[in-house]
Amino acid sequence: ELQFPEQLNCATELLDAHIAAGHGDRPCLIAPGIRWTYRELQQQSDRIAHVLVNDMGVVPGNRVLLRGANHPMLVACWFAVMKVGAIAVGTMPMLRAKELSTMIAIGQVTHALCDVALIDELRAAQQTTPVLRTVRCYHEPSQDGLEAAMARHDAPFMNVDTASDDTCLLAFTSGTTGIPKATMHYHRDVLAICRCFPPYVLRATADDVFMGSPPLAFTFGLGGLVLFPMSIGASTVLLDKVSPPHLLEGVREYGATVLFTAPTSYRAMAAHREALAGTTLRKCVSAGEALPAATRALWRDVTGIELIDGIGATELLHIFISADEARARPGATGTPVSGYRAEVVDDQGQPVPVGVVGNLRVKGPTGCRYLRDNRQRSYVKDGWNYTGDAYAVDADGYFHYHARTDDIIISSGYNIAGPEVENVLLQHPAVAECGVAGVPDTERGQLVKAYIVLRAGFEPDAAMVKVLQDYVKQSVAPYKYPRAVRFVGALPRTSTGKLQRFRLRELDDV
Ligand code: 3SK
Repeated sequence: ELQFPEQLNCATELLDAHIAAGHGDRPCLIAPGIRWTYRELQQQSDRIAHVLVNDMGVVPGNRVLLRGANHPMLVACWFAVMKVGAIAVGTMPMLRAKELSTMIAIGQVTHALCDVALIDELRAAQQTTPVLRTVRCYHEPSQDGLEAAMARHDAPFMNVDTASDDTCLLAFTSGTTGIPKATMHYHRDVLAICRCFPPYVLRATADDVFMGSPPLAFTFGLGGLVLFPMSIGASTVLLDKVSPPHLLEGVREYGATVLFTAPTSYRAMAAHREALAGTTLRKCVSAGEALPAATRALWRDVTGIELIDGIGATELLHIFISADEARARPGATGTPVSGYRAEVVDDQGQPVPVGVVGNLRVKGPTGCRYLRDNRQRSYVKDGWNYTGDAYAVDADGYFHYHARTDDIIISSGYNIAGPEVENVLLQHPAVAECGVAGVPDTERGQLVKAYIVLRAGFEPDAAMVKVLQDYVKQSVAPYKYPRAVRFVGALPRTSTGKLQRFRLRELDDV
């Protein structure tokens, strides 16, 4: 079990400790035109901390909204919020005023630091609520900007002596219903995740160069691109454009060795075999959604690298089931990460036999604490976190993902996992992307329907429908084949790239 002292500030451990240990000159944050050492990041965050306290009136416990694309300044702001004992509220850059207003209201957000390029939606949100009092913009050249204020404070900042169980982060999750929930995380949680996945699964070193696509507002990105590299004194490259071609270019330009992104992105990058020849990458983490076996095989074929698959949750802060390259098994996410326990249980909470699909429940050093939300009662029962994923465990203790519990399609009495049918379709050369959902059907209750984006050069006609249906029937139990198929131009995804299966049916309305 992980032990933490009663008083603890995660910024002291993850940032200041490196300088105190004499490693201040090591590279820390890299971005186009920027190369900050650990010492430079400390100086920037100390200055911002002074601005927060002296110019903006932030006191410990205040909630400070952070809004910006992945960039060293966003990281400096995050550490400044930790240093002053306030609570960082991460927001995805793509959010609109309405969504920001909801988060401000739920989180009782009083202050904000925002990239000036994204200020319009935040200002519009601020009009709707008296709660958000003070906003400062960075990358804003005027005297009102954060950088001008920072220039007026150059003394080191003495971190607030927070308790290890003081909340330091509110991470929002939209869940399947679209009504956001704020999950609360403590200073010790931030350190706990750095002592689980990184040393036991990732095993990167201080010489590694991290890179990836998830926004820092998504805890997958915060952990993979900031907390994990900094916990071992490594460096990280922050790109604001993270489409697969940008990632490929970034890997080449900066010599990235560790990559964090989602399966769709690996699949798209693998199409550029020539750009990956002789790649500097050595560790590639896939999470955010289930990894199709076909994508694992494709990435291995193109790069020679075995993907490190993982499942995490905003509620648990980061990855809790995974397997390193040597232990990876196609079709399985892995085994519980050291520090966590996981079980598959039936609806009564009883463990199910090997191979039987049930509800995943997890416990460990991090766990779900929703801020003022009754949904806490269904997420945490008897100390177990019920993640909403349907899994089965095999005889060797490997966990196999089946679906979100709400993605199970029941058709003529058969339970069919949409992601399983997607995995099959993705192995067909004509299929670029696909999502499978249940649609109402008078005869069968629900019908399996596939929404498919075809690769260039393939015709979206009746012959193709038949080819794909036959392909599924030949690969898995025929009752799982999609009786309905629709060819579409794009699939609905979250800002973090997750397929929104519950929105697939909206494609039928257009
Ligand atoms: O698997 C996920 O979706 C996830 C969520 C939060 C943090 C980390 C991960 C991998």
